[in-house]
Amino acid sequence: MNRYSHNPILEPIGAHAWESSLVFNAAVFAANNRVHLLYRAMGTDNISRIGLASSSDGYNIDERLPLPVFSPSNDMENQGCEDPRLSLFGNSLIMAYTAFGNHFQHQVYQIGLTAINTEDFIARRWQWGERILAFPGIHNKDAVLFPQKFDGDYVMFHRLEPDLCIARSNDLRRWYGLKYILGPREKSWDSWKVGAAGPPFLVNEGWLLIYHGVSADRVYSLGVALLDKKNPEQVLYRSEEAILMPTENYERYGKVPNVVFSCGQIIKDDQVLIYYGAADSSLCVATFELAELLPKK
Ligand code: BMA
Repeated sequence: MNRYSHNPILEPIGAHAWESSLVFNAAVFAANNRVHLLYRAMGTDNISRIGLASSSDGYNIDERLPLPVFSPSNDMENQGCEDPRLSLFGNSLIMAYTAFGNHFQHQVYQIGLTAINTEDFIARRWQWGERILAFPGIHNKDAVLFPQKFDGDYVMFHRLEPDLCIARSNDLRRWYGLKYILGPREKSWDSWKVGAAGPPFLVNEGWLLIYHGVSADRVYSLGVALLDKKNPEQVLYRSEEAILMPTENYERYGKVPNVVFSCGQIIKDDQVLIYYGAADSSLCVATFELAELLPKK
């Protein structure tokens, strides 16, 4: 594993009020020979919005838009749109995110879903579709969609604290089949709670899932699990050790200390580039050999 030597790759811009204090957790979409990052940003009003930056080599940011590309639009997310994750279905890019806002009189983090056409995305026309709540009124976060359907249904991992759970839907609105998939382990780096990082991706051995785990002393690290190709409810393997822990100064000190938190990765020539928020303050990238993430034979 190699952290990029010029981490962080993205830092706040003081002159942009909406992203003047923190830029971190980012969804990833690789297309047109570029890596597009939708990142969570906070500025003077402490409300999360989503910005876009992109890179031709995956490491150096050579495009960054001056305005947010996705902002709170209604009461359900009036405190912020956080932690985006992207999955591609045909020419529709579905974004799952955390909608922080009100449900009736009650303030709650809920799972928001919306979509954008890939042509619009590439042309930087931010015509997002309708915003849907997957589980209205229920405290839930860390939603990722598998990038393919199973028996005609979308399959989502989500997090009902403290466990990573699954649910299915054929229309993104009504979700059923909620089940536990994996939870915290005693005396481990993931002993308090766990949640998906980026969307699972298919390798020869099954679906590889990067996930975050939080320890009893509130350290956020990343680990890996492998799920059965046909039945993603079946966990085939889970790493004993974390694959990335906060050890660098930019991961240890910041808005929330001791955090590495990912919402997406890309695979390039058997290398996995994991993008992650460091200390809820900046955005970083680390490169892994695919073999390092798989169970040892
Ligand atoms: C989670 C989310 C993430 C954040 C993490 C660590 O609950 O709020 O956006 O990176 O906590 O603070």
